[in-house]
Amino acid sequence: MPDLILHQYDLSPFCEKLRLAFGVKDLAWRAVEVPVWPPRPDTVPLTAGFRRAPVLQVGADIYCDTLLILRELDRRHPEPTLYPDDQVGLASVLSWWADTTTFLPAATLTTSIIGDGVPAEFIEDRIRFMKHDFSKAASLRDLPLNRQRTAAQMGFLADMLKDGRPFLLGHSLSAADLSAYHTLWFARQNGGAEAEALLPFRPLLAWMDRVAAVGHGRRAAMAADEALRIAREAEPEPVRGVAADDPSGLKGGEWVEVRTDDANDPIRGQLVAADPTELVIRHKNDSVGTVHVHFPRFGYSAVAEPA
Ligand SMILES: N[C@@H](CCC(=O)N[C@@H](CS)C(=O)NCC(=O)O)C(=O)O
Repeated sequence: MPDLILHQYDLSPFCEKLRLAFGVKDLAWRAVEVPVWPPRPDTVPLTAGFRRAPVLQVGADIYCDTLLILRELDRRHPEPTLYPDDQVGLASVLSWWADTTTFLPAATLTTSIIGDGVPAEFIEDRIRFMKHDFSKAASLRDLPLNRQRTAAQMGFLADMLKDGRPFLLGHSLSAADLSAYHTLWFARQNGGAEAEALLPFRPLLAWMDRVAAVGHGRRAAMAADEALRIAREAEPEPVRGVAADDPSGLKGGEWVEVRTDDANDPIRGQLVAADPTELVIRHKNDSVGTVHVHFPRFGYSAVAEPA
């Protein structure tokens, strides 16, 4: 079976979500370290312009966004599932809610504590990329807002858990737990006692401990050039093409731009597959040969490139 290669950095909460997914399934995986801010010359050739972390590589197939990566891990390694009782829809919607509503408030609450230690290059990069200022001064200015926003989200989580269930959807851990956990992990891990004093962690601590206890699976490092070599020497897995009634209205082989809902990544390639779960584009260059880059349908749309 080909290696599961995660292009990731340790500080990243979204990467923590996937490290835990490997733990749930007790998988062996390889970590390729990505710099916390660009340039990322060893990642760019793989992703057709998608800029975020993490990215999962399996041979010459590249999976973008944790929403899709969790689905793909579950497809390849079904047990134990991240979607107990077939709750893919509910777990994915809850994941999206948690990711999008708590990431920035929790991260910025954290930089209001540790912002002095954050490198200027990181701050400048994220201002350019996300139009968001993580400097200590800006984070402190927004602390009253971010504290309330994060606490309100945590209130929903506490409410879901208050009947004594171990996990958000009930008896088993799901993708929703990993998605709701990683931003809070980031705040606690980096903001320490100060973050704990600012946010209502107490009702969530037992649940957070249960999620953390799944661990990170079996991790081993891989050099970035080795991952590029693996992509170059592999063939993308066969795809099922584009259904005639795909909601994009596009056909297999068309050149497309993949637009993301939350950034302006210049993602471009030839559409090779589209189904209710994913969009797949073909991407080629000398470093990686031909790769297939996969995106979730939710949050990503393909449009025909202007001729
Ligand atoms: N929707 C994406 C969000 C990923 C994301 O925002 N990751 C952060 C790191 S935690 C990122 O890519 N930041 C900008 C960067 O590293 O270039 C996912 O679920 O994978």
